Amino acid sequence: MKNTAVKLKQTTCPYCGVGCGIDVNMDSMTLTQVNGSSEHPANFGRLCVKGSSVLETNDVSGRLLQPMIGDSAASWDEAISHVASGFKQVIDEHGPQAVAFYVSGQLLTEDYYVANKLMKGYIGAANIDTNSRLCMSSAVAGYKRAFGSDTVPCNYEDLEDTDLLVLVGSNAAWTHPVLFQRMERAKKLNPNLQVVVVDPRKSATTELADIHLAIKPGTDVALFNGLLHYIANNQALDTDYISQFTEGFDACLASVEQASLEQTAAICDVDVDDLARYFALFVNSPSAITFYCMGVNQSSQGTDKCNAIINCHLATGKIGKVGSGPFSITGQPNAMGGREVGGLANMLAAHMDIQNPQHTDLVQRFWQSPTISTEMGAKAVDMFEKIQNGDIKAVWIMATNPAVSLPNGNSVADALKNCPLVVVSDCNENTDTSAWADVRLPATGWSEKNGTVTNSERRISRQRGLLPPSGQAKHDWQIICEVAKAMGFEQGFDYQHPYQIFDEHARLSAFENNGTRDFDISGLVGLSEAEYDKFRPIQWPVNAAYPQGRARMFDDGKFFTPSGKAQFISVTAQAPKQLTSAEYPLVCNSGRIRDQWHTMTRTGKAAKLTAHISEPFVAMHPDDANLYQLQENQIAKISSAFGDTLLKVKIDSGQRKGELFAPMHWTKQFASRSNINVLYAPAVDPISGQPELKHAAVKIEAYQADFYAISYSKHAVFADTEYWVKAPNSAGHQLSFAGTGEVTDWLDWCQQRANANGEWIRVENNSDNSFKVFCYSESGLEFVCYIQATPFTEDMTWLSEMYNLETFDRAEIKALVAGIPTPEVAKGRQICSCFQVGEKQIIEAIVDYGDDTVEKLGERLQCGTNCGSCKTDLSGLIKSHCPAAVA
Ligand SMILES: Nc1nc2c(c(=O)[nH]1)N[C@H]1C(S)=C(S)[C@@H](COP(=O)(O)OP(=O)(O)OC[C@H]3O[C@@H](n4cnc5c(=O)[nH]c(N)nc54)[C@H](O)[C@@H]3O)O[C@H]1N2
Ligand SMILES: Nc1nc2c(c(=O)[nH]1)N[C@H]1C(S)=C(S)[C@@H](COP(=O)(O)OP(=O)(O)OC[C@H]3O[C@@H](n4cnc5c(=O)[nH]c(N)nc54)[C@H](O)[C@@H]3O)O[C@H]1N2
Ligand code: SF4
Ligand SMILES: [Mo]
Repeated sequence: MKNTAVKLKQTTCPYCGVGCGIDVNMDSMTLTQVNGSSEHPANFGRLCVKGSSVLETNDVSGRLLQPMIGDSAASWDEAISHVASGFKQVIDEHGPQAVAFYVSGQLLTEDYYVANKLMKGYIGAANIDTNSRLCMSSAVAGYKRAFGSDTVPCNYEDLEDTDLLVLVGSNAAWTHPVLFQRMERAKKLNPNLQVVVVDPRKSATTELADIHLAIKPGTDVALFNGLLHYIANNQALDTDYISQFTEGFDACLASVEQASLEQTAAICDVDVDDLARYFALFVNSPSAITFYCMGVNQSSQGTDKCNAIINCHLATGKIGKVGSGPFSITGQPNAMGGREVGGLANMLAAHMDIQNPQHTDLVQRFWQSPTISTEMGAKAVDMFEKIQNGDIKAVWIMATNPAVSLPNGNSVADALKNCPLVVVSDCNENTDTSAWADVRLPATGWSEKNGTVTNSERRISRQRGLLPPSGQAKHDWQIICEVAKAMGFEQGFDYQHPYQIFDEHARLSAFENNGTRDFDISGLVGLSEAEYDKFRPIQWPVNAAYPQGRARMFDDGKFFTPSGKAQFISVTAQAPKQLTSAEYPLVCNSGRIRDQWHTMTRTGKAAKLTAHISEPFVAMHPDDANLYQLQENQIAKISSAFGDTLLKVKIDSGQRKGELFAPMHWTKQFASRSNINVLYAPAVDPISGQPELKHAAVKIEAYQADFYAISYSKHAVFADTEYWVKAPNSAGHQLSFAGTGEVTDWLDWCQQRANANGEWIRVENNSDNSFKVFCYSESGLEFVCYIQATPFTEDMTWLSEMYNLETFDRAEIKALVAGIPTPEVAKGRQICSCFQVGEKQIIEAIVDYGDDTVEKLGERLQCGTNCGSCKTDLSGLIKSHCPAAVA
């Protein structure tokens, strides 16, 4: 009998840098179920809401399925030769510096390796940079200054085996949820474990904090210089460690002489007692981890922030030991792999240095390449400035969406518009970047692509190709190699399978290494295709000394600097570059929300993921809302010297006064005018080139809408008002919109734009100038739209629940006419995405049934019992509706 059993495959999550292993059940050619891999050391069976929803974002809808030249479909041969001859022509006429690649931490290591090889070894320029520049280039620069190498010292187990966890500029509860859950569990198992969160705003992560230091944005250097001063003045220096393993301490200490506790508290604008408690904890805890992310890196002094943190760990010897170290967490699934292959403009392959002649010579000999770039290329922000001013005339963008994610968005769009040749490789058909593409190349996506990724703890895992490519899509490494060959570089790009590229990458890491370079995976040289397929997660280095990988670096006190000693770096606190002024008096911070990934090209497709937060917003302190006369859900115009955007106001007492927070995710594909990166100046860190994406100077004012509306419908509704935001929804489609001017007939307006047939009903209320329009048929509700003159103050998601009812009859029509939800649809905003549990249901359980723990809520409603991503939201609701539970 034919074996039709479900097959089990193991792969890695395509989203964040935690790098969770995913078990996939396959039935014939269909992926039927995903679970966390129980033996993967990153997650031991857990997945967050994004990982557990990966199948919902993996369908073929929206995919680019064939190469496109302009608006016409092309064959691969045509597209490859178009790209190759376009690049060649620019190089012939203007030299290699006139072309650039802008790539991504979402490429696999094998893709990244060949892109870097083509640019640096064959084209002969180093104009290859990546979205990782916006993400962790300051962390790299900080490590390199201190350790002589880009080496993450710690591993995830350290988060569980520590006495003190300090999260700086990280909202891990939403951005690295599986790690955060490991921290929560560690704290439960060891109530002595203390958690300190350093973040200007209250977030889901601050829920776990024993101390939350809501510092003034950009003052982290002052904070850690203050800590170093405190360490020295409280007899907490590890003088043995300092003298044996480090250099530069005296100068560094002298540089923090003025950084008293009181002065530090004043500069950081935090309570001096809270600060003293944190400093004392750091000094007294036998072990401590400082876990840092974008609040540190995305700053015009991001590199200095990193070194200020590292200085404190070196001064106390809290590094290279279990539960101790400065732990930079990477965002993207393969940001680390990109670092390993040297896919940034200032790096060379295998953690070598582009400005080191021995290294360039070594790499060129290894590659046997016709040339090698010996000078740094343009870093991301400079690269787009060079495109804008015409120095770069051809750019190939792979797996990133710079029209949305780079600062100064309006001029990035101009640059792309003016660039003579823009090639975009993406899985998706329409993105804000591909709108400017001359050539679009369809890339395979997760579940199709095959190769390796490295997570935040240096662990290399396999992403496996489970399905054949969709349509005519090709793997990124294949596309790059085909273009390379068509450019005449036959010799270096003749691979048939990614295992061959991985092998070359491993051999390069070993080549003339002799212990001089941290990145050494000589133990993985020579894997056959079968061995590569079976590859199990392992932490580099993997070599003769560490055949099973190495969990913790620097436990031997040996660093990769010329002297072998770690370096203290004296750093001075400086103000951010985008300073507020009378005209732009507010600071605009930015970041992520729980259920969306970056520019939403994948997570924006799943109704399950858009329900938690379905509209872009700007969070502001209640006093600021008063000052600017803004109310909840009103649309505000936020402007800077660079551009403006429209966002809905969210009043949030967890914001500091004078500071706003807005999510980075919304693009033109989902909203008329809500991309916030038009607000940010192209201000960068002078060492790393990382842009300051957390600190724009802005002003805010009410957008004077004449009408606000929300609609849910089975079919997409055409949107043409000044403000609109769309999202997939369990009803089908959600459209929130607002605008100016008078609409004389809302029924007609809706009928023109909604693709709905059936009985139409219009309800008009003259007293408040509100309208309700809906359409239903035998198969239930088809379309509903509520329009009013003022912002909605009530949760309206009950309207979408009307689509999920078994019956649609008189009672439902009555509810829609009256605008009063029936009890069964009044669930409130979705909090738990896995079990679709709403805010109202949860509040009811807390208030009416006295459920005062997350566990009790889980027992009653199931919320929080699957992926656990909503647990901090649940505890936040318990705190606000059952204050006794906190006492
Ligand atoms: N859900 C979700 N998860 C993701 C991603 C996603 O898009 N969605 N993206 C992934 C990627 S690529 C990345 S890089 C990571 C990012 O992960 P995180 O860095 O955790 O996320 P962010 O929300 O960008 O910013 C973190 C925090 O920095 C704070 N901050 C702002 N300014 C300062 C400051 O001056 N000092 C300090 N100390 N803090 C400050 C912000 O208030 C914010 O809460 O997330 C990864 N995980
Ligand atoms: N204001 C503000 N701006 C920010 C940040 C912030 O905190 N605030 N964070 C910054 C950071 S840390 C990051 S990492 C960036 C992220 O910003 P981007 O990299 O621009 O965002 P993504 O949406 O991840 O873009 C990935 C693109 O690649 C496509 N894609 C996915 N997989 C593949 C593949 O395998 N091959 C190919 N060819 N294409 C693929 C997707 O469809 C998508 O279009 O944003 C940065 N911008
Ligand atoms: S924490 Fe979530 S998004 Fe990150 S790798 Fe794990 S499952 Fe994926
Ligand atoms: Mo990132």
